[in-house]
Amino acid sequence: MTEGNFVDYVKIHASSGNGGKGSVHLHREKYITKGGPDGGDGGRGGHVIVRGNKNLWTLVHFKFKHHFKAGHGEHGSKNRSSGADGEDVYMDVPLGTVFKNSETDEVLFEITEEGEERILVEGGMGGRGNWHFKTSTNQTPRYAQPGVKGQEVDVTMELKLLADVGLVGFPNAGKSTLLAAITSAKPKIANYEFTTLKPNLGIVEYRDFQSFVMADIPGIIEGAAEGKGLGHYFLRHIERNATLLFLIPADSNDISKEYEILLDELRRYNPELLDKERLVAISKCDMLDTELMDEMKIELDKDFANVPYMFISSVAQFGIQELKDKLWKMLNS
Ligand SMILES: Nc1nc2c(ncn2[C@@H]2O[C@H](COP(=O)(O)OP(=O)(O)OP(=O)(O)O)[C@@H](O)[C@H]2O)c(=O)[nH]1
Ligand SMILES: [Mg+2]
Repeated sequence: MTEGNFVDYVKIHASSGNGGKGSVHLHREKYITKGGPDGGDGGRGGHVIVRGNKNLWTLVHFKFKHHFKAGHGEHGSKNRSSGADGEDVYMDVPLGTVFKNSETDEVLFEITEEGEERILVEGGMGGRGNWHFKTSTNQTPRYAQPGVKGQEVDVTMELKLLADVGLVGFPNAGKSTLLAAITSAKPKIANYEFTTLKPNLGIVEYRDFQSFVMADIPGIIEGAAEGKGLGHYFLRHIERNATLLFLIPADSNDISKEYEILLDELRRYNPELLDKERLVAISKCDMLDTELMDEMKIELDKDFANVPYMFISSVAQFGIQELKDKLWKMLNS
């Protein structure tokens, strides 16, 4: 996925089809004088239906198509024949898409499973034909129901990525480099802050053809929860991740402090984020020699008594297999 085509917020307009009219018809046939009412029912108007598709990762396909209109039901006709239902229209969306009414901001529903279907706007019911209205006192009703009109709605769609592992770290911590090292994703990497402007996802191939999904989001800085930097806009993408992988570079001035700041930002954004399993990776450790690493371990063992930590280097491929093993265990425990 390249930077440009990741879209996680779109507005669309959807309208369902009108129900067809019920028919007013009296049966006529040679030699039968009073055939009675035989007007059929109108067909149902088409629905606009939303469907979860696990192969989609962005809402980019709605950028250029944002009007969805289902077909109208056909009118009923003689011989009690019902009109055909209007054609339903399907919208495929990635798992983790939240639907909101654009006017009221009310959450309508969210799609989280493959193949899950929800009706976004319901088609109008078809009207009943006149043969339904025949009574003992009115043998030839000249009345049938009109179809119910379709509805229109303005909808906002927001994507919350459903990755298994979410990367959390300051800008320049090496998040994208790690994603590039363990998945076939090709995120932009550079030695400046906020290189990543939009989330990237990658599939981590694990032993025996198994895999899990990792999300790289823009760096989080102090104050992110209040809207500083880009992080706050993307923090919602780690709300769904099962596990959070904190990345803190080995050359950080104060590794524990950096970790606390990150935790604090998550807490302020949504305290539930702290309920997730966490793992801390000290990145870029190719810059350390073993002596220095041993010294750091003494301190880190104290500071990270309650959360597992490990040393990695994406560049030197150090600790990468152990990292994958550890994540896999956490995800499957
Ligand atoms: N020596 C060394 N440098 C690394 C390693 N991983 C990343 N870097 C360097 O660190 C810098 C930042 O890397 P990125 O992967 O872009 O960092 P990021 O966390 O994605 O940064 P933002 O997208 O800005 O949040 C780049 O110059 C990388 O080459 C590593 O394992 N060792
Ligand atoms: Mg990046």
